[in-house]
Amino acid sequence: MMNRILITGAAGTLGTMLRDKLRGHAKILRLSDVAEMPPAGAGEEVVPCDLSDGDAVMRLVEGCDGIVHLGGISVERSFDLIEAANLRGVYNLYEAARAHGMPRIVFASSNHTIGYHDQTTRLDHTAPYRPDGLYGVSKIFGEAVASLYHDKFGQESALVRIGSCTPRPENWRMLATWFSEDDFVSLIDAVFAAPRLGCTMVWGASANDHGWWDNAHAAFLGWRPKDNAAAFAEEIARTVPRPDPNEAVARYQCGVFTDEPIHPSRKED
Ligand code: NAI
Ligand code: 15L
Repeated sequence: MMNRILITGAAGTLGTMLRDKLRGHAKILRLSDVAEMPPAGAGEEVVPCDLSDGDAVMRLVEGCDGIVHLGGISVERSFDLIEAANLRGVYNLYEAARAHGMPRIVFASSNHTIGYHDQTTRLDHTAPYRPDGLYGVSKIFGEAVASLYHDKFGQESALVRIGSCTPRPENWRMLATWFSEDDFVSLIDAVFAAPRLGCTMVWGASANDHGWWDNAHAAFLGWRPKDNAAAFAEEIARTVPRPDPNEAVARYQCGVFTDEPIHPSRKED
């Protein structure tokens, strides 16, 4: 069993879910966020940290043999906010990992790296980036840092372009983008157990009949998602009005993110 897994962004939606579901997957879960977190339970350490503080991140990573990096701005916001958490924060994390034995990193990237692709397009790992906002651009920066540290130093990472990780699919778009919580957990386990990881992009989606993304290149990890949003298709058809095909939500892979403005300053967040 792994000794200590660090989860950044542990106070957030996915961090809270993984705090629960990864219990027992390592002797210790080190939980970190800039926001308040419930106190440590058995097998947990709670370590508050602002990812934009390089010295603090250096201390945070010491002694960890795996990292699930969720911390950061998770939607479209001003460049000021994104810069601190998603650019400097990722750089700080990779520098700290380099200094502390290069624990494997599961980097929570996003479908918003490719969000402007049309929903009629099927993508594999060679698809060009088409970010739909500064948030998407920041995730591309994170993927690029991971690639650099792999080529230069041998740091291994899984770049998980998460679609929509929710307890159940909630709308028509999620019939393609849904990533079940259990499939995310099994992916993290596979990433930490694989004999070789390299720097591998993985589409973070369940085995959805209506999915857009092909993970064939990552089959060597041995991860097989088990859930399928199609099981909820009837319920969605019954309860959620079908969007007009010309609306962003039905046209682009990122859905409504294309409607977001460029947020000009911190004050407007
Ligand atoms: P969230 O917004 O609920 O959680 C992010 C956490 O990061 C928050 O608790 C926040 O306090 C923390 N954070 C922000 N700035 C920080 C800083 N400077 N230092 C330390 N912590 C900081 O987001 P969620 O939904 O839990 O997503 C987790 C990760 O997965 C994010 O990186 C997000 O971009 C990514 N992701 C999530 C998807 C989803 O379906 N939930 C889809 C695609 C990507
Ligand atoms: C993301 O990257 C966001 O963090 C999450 O809140 C959802 O909006 C998700 O993408 C999505 O596209 O459904």
